[in-house]
Amino acid sequence: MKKKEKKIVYVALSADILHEGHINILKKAANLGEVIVGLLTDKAISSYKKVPYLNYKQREIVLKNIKFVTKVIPQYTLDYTKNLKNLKPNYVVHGDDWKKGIQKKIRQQVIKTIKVWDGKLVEPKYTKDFSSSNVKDKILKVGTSPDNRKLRLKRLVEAKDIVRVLESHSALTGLIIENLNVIKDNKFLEFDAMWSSSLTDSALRGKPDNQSVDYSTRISGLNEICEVTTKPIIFDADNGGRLEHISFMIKSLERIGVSAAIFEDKVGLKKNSLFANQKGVKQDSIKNFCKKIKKAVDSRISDDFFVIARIESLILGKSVDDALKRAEAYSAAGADAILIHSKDKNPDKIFTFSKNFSRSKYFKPLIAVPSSYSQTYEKQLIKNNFKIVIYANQLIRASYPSMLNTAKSILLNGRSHEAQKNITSINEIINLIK
Ligand code: SPV
Ligand code: MG
Repeated sequence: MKKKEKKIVYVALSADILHEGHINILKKAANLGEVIVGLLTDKAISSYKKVPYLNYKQREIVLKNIKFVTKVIPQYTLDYTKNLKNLKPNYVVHGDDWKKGIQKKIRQQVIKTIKVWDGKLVEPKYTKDFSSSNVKDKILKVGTSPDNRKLRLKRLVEAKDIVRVLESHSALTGLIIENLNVIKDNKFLEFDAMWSSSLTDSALRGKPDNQSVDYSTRISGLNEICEVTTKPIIFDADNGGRLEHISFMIKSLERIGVSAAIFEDKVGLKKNSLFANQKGVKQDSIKNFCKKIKKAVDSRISDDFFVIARIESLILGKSVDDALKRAEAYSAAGADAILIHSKDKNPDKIFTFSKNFSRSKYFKPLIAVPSSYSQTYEKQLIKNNFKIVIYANQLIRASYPSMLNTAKSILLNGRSHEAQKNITSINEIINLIK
């Protein structure tokens, strides 16, 4: 007698925090036939929700060892079509929660695709109390350890097309970055990390951006941000100060859970790079700056801490070739990523730089700070090989005119009533912090 062929059952999963709900789905799927799990890659997951805690390999090992699962294959997009067309499964199984929300369109596409070979969609009831997003929200409420936070940047760089970073100069701005997200074109959008800026840390304290605010003061401000957030932090280390002090700074940063420090290749009294007049500002020699990078790399406790070199050649009117020469040397000295800074109104030069640097054997992930070339879209940066975008000062620039206008309005009107319409209500501010 001919052996009856087993049916193929396809289940797409992220399986980051595995719980009873997943087992329920897999068990039901196994009752229908041989279960092939399409495991979403980190990239596929980050297109619609947060980057998973566990990477693809770790999640794959867990799933392969579940008795209901026959095989695990990668699913590279949220869309199932490619895997479904290859496998032509008899069944697709998914919890019924995807009938609404961001996955609704994906579901419709699945139904359309499997109809061609008469495949069936089976949708067990979604186990409400056990969504992994719920579990993650609970973890967020508990907070995070410095080590967990520190490791996150590397995971994001590996998983995302571009890591989106916004300046945070206070715990309150940290909370905005932590909690804000929007859905646009079926995509989940949020800031991935915080930028601890020397400019905005100084402005907040009414001081110029010339290292008048010392590292200890800035790091103690960071502590307050760390208390109420979990996202990674990139620290603006200016030029790192004296070589002999660098290892202490790196250790202090790592201890509180900072993920990266960016060192700029300038020497002497510091001036902010966006100042039109850079007279008197000097760039460091390649040799000397490489020593600093090497010192930082050798001082770190964890390899996951990023030491980033920031090149100021374009700021100081030097050529793209000069920047390229430096990028290769800094990369060879151990820099994990390169920030190519510019205060031009357009990104032409940094794109020429990235095109050439991408061909180099010393290529490392690139960072852009689009403050002056603010018309540039993230998608252009991605196309030009940038991996991290830092919005370096927008939150403090947003708050200043608002505070100034409110103060002015009170003076001009002899009361606060007129200012009310442009400011947060008392109720809102009371409820802002839970
Ligand atoms: C900062 O934000 O402090 C920076 C970036 O270093 S820039 O202001 O462009 O120099
Ligand atoms: Mg700075």
